Amino acid sequence: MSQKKIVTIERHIIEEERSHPGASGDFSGLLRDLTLAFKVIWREVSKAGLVNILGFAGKENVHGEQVKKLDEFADETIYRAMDHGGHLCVMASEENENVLHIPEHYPTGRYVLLYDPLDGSSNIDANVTIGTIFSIFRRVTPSGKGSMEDCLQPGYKQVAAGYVIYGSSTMLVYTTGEGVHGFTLDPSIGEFLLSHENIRIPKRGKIYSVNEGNYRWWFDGMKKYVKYLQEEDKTTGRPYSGRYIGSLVGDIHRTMLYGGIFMYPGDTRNPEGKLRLMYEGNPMAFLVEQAGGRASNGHQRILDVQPKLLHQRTPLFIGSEEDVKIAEEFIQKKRELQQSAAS
Ligand code: AHM
Ligand code: MG
Repeated sequence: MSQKKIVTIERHIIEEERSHPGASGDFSGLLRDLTLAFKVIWREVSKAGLVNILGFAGKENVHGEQVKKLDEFADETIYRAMDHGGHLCVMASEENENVLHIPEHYPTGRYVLLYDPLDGSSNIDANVTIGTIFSIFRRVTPSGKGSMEDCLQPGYKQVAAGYVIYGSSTMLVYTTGEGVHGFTLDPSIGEFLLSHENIRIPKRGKIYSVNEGNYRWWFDGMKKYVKYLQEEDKTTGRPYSGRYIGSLVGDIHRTMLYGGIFMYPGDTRNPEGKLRLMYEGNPMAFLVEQAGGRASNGHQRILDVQPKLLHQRTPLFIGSEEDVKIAEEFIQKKRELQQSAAS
């Protein structure tokens, strides 16, 4: 019998928790509730094109009522799956300006959840990969209702992070600080099964991923770095190939598996870039570092950034360790193009 073990995500989480003496099971309960929310979101995402014909599950629209947008649906689904379990003291979502409190009549718990319910949702109509991203912290306030203070923690304090990618198959990729593991949803049984154990990012890749339409607004270091990637140099495998989905989860997932670099830099129009530190930068940085990669804002490790605002943006350079290091050197102007290549 040489076949692999069949392990559901729930079993995996319980086993991980068992390896920590004194663990209460609280955390595995939290992840179990989250997984349920992801399955509900997947069910709707997988028939996105049918919404105008059939309506959402449980929501009539045959009589012409307004159909809820998928990102709003995903946002509410996560909140409703997580508000009553007693694991969380507060939540925050990319879709909501303020923190989301636990209703008074439910107990509060030790953890804090931040999430981007449906990232890359502008891709939905074209049937392109989208995803859900989450980040979990321990609370810092002592008890009762959680607050903004619980949410505004630097990324290195995350206890777990992950994403769900709704792609050609649906996968949940997560870390609790002990490596990165991927689970593929078997729709016929409704379970996420361990398919990618201990994902490791290659030290160096051959792919760069960035929205090059923004070239004219890029700072000089960024322009030079991309030119460098396009130069020919057999020893470093250049020129790199360009790949850009425009859906962070898809672009990061590919980077995790194949290596290379994903970038959303700051530029003259938006010096802080586009992506959000709390919902996109931090969870992706935790995952990528756990897989042996690197994540930076060009000047500082993403996970060390002390957030000031819930919806703060950050430039992002993330992926294979060596690629991100070279990108940082260009951004910090410690490295220039070779004379011959610059011309
Ligand atoms: P969203 O949160 O509004 O969906 O925006 C985030 C998305 C990311 O998934 C993706 O990496 C980026 O925006 C793409 O932006 P652009 O279209 O500017 O290249
Ligand atoms: Mg987003």
